[in-house]
Amino acid sequence: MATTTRTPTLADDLKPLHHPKTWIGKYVWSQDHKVIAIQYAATAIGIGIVALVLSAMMRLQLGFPDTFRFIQPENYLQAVTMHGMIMVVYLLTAILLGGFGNYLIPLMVGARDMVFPYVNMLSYWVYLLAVIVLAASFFVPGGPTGAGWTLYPPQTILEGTPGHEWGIILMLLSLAIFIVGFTMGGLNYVVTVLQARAKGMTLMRMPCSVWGIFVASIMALLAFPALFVACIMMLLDRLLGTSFFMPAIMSMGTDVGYEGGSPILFQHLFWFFGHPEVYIVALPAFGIVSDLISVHARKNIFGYRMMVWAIVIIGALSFFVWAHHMYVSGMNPYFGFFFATSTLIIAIPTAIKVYNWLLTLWRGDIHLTVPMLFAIGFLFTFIHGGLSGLFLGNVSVDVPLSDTFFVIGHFHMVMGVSPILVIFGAIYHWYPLITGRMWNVAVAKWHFWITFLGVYAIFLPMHYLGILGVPRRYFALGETAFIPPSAHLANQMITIAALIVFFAQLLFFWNMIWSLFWGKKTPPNPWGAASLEWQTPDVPPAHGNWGPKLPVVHRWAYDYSVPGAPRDFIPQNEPHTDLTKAHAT
Ligand code: HEM
Ligand SMILES: [Cu+2]
Repeated sequence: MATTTRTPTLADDLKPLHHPKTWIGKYVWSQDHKVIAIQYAATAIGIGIVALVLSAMMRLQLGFPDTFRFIQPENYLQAVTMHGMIMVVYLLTAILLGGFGNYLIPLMVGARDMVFPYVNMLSYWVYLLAVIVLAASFFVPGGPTGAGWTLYPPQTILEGTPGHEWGIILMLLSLAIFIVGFTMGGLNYVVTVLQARAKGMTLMRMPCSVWGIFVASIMALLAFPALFVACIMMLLDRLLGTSFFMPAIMSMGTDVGYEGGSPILFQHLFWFFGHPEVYIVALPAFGIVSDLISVHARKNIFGYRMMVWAIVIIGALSFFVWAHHMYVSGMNPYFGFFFATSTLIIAIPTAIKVYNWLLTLWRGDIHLTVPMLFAIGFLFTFIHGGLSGLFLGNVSVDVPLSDTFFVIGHFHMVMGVSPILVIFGAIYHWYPLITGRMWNVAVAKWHFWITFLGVYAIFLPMHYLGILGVPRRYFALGETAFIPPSAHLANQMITIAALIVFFAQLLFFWNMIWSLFWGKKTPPNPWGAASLEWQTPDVPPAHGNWGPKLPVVHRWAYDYSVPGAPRDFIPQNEPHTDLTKAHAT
């Protein structure tokens, strides 16, 4: 026969997908991006709960130092370290890229799955291994490392630091494994966006969520290797006695046998990863919040192109600011000047994003749904965290505030609470798609208000403590002359607020689990969203997402309240009619 045959590809045929026959193949060793997404998210939330419990323990100690004696000074340092590292890497990075990245990218760009489903599956299992290795450090002699999440040598390795026996080895090993796992996932996210988009899905028609996750994945692929080599070199210093980072020093009266390494080199490597890491977490949150605001205000996102370019520019600039974390390392003032300048320049695209979110809300048909509440909550916490960042970006202001609770207040607002609020909003938003059911609205609203008001009660007073000079990573303040009694009162109030927020999360978990079984069944597209993930033939989407035929995209993701259209949204895969002119993208 003369007909040309070609190998079916992911783009047009279901065949190349591996359809599992067994329950285990479907839900355990799954190659379906949606199942992998849930596995990632569940694991991240599981280990995140450990980090949350650690924060409650620290707060009990800080608020009532003479009452709760179940943690000792070294345990406090271990809790600080594990809490910080778990929150940043194992919870936020994993859930935003491994969880939301996996779930949303193929559905939003109109693909059947990730381009390399098998590697995608491996990525999750390697991540799980990293989590297990990390968690194991709670059970080894000496316990987990107490070096602080920044792991600065030389103290990380020296005897005086808790967990210097096994804890630090497991931490470094776990991070290296995490990075291997992430790389497998990250390559998938990038290649899928570049290669597997449905017909008509140009880059400039992708929803902001995909843009945020896409740029963050590229950044992570560039930033994590710096941490990877730093971990390996530190492991060698610890295990084989090399001196990459360890200087020639005496510890407790004895020469520890290292020579000539550079601790500052570690700081550079760490923050070359560490600062972009902030945006690896923030950019997906920026993208997702843009979509939440647009859908629930029934308006197109204001300045879509500007929003996309801001994401790209922020991502690029964030590789040139890392040393603003090192103003107190004794750097040359010109160096500090450069980094202060580049840091403040990032405020420009960031402020543009904030204005555009506000302008999207402006005169919108705002539905105060739970996802919208969380999105608005994010705007508050992010603006507040951003403002204190402007202070810390300047060398002369940062130096006295370094290592105080001002810094703790700042970064919890901007990169702790803000992405967490977006994650909650996003889970509520996509829950009906993932499960086919709706959660309990009243309970969800309680969850929002307690969490939102609670985080202000926790983190706002920390700025005040910091200005008073209260240091971070201190087990107890004791009778310090320059710290007034009001600091102790503030610490008690913060702890009470933290406990309330802690228990309020039970509302969330109860709601998610209860609704899975007893929640009201939802119609396929309950929010009336225009983006592709809500247009699948089955809800929840089946393996392969689109049934026999892939969608064809005719418009951008933001056709809301278009004059003349029969409904207040037009799905991306709906062809043009005379009534609904194409948006100029
Ligand atoms: C209600 C939630 C939370 C509470 C009550 C809380 C509380 C704390 C406390 C008490 C400290 C130690 C301060 C010190 O003595 O230096 C701390 C440190 C830290 N937290 Fe949180 N936190 C919370 C959520 C988060 C989240 C969501 C993140 C994600 C970015 C995060 C990241 C960190 C980091 C990176 C550190 C620094 C660790 C270090 O100094 O090595 N926290 N937190
Ligand atoms: Cu930074």
